[in-house]
Amino acid sequence: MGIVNATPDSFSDGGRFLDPEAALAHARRLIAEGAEILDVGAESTRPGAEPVEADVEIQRLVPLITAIRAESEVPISVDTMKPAVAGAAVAAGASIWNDVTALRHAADSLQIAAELGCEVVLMHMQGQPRTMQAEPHYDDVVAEVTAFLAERAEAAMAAGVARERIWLDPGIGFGKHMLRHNLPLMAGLDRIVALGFPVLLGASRKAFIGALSGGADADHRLGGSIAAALAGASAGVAAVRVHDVAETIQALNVQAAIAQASDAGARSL
Ligand code: HH2
Repeated sequence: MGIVNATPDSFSDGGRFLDPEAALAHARRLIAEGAEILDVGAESTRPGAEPVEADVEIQRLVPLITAIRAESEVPISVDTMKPAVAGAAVAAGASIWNDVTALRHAADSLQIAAELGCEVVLMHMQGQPRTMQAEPHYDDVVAEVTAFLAERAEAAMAAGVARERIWLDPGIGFGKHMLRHNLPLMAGLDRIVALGFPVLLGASRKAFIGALSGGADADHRLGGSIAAALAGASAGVAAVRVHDVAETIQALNVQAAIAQASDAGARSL
């Protein structure tokens, strides 16, 4: 899943793709590099980000989704917590609602998701984007995130979202201490995968990678981002949400080829 941020303030690429032409050019590039899903967003969820009104999000997203849809059949997911924005995006051609609040932001989020009939990504977040990094606390982060995701999947199905349309996401960096919470979650991804839903992992360029590499800024976290994507693939996640599509695919292909050779080697013993 390649990330297209039409925002002025996303943590790693804010402002670069606010211009619709620049966002479309970026989307084209990610498709050419092999992205199998594009995730388009118009409201940053980074800690401390200012909220964006629904009509502003719609103005930024609908022309972009329409333009991508006019030239490609790549599935488009819309990164928004607002039902009105998800509805407008689906009408324009998006097929996945990626909601960092796991359909908790509005009272009617669950019902609208069921009515839209789209796929949904239910992501774990402790607290709200503006304050979530203040004092995140867990007794057992893997158990708590896994239980939360199982509960949200149940709630979505009870509201009428079909089981096969549900994705789960541990929400790396969302109300999690940089290393104390994100690392155990990365190490425990297989327990979320075991819930039986496709899992999406978004670790690309996130702060814990900077913390593990002497404070490298977001533009200098490619190596760590690839390591995280490979760890996710090993744990069985269905998709990785990344900024650097070509480099990530190359790494995943090499990992898969080695795994295949290792299986073949084991068979020939
Ligand atoms: N991370 C970000 C945004 N949306 N959605 C899901 N499902 N999972 C994630 O991990 C996730 C997400 C943050 O990354 P980015 O879009 O680059 O920045 P911003 O939130 O500032 O737009």
